[in-house]
Amino acid sequence: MTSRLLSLMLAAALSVPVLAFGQADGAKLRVEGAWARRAAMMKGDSGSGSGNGAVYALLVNAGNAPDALVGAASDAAATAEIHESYRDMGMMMMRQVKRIDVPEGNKVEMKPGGYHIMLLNLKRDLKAGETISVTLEFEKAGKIPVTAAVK
Ligand SMILES: [Cu+2]
Repeated sequence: MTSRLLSLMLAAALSVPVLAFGQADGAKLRVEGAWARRAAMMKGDSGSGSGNGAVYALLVNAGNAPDALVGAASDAAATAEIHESYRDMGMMMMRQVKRIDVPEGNKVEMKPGGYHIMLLNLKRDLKAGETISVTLEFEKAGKIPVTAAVK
């Protein structure tokens, strides 16, 4: 059995109590449809080695209090940052943001051209069909582990 498979099983096992807690608590913060891809080279990339990636997902706040994504981590990268993409003079640029607010009763979609989790200095190549583990940290809901499918 590969260590990757073991870590997948571990991630699956870990996600169960989180779901149970969320339902028992009435809470509310869900992460749906997480997926990842290797990042396209962008202006400013150092081009040194390991490369970067991006993770996208739908953040759903079904509760009755505002929450916010405030941090992220992944087993696939040394560093994970919250980023937003924007267009400047016709060029796609991106920058780090401190948080993504998810108002109560609302959804925020992280998607190409918008918000994403930036994976910096990948520890391994992102290959389509594989999965990576990502932990999203919310201001109120705390850390929510998700499995992102690489596309
Ligand atoms: Cu980015």
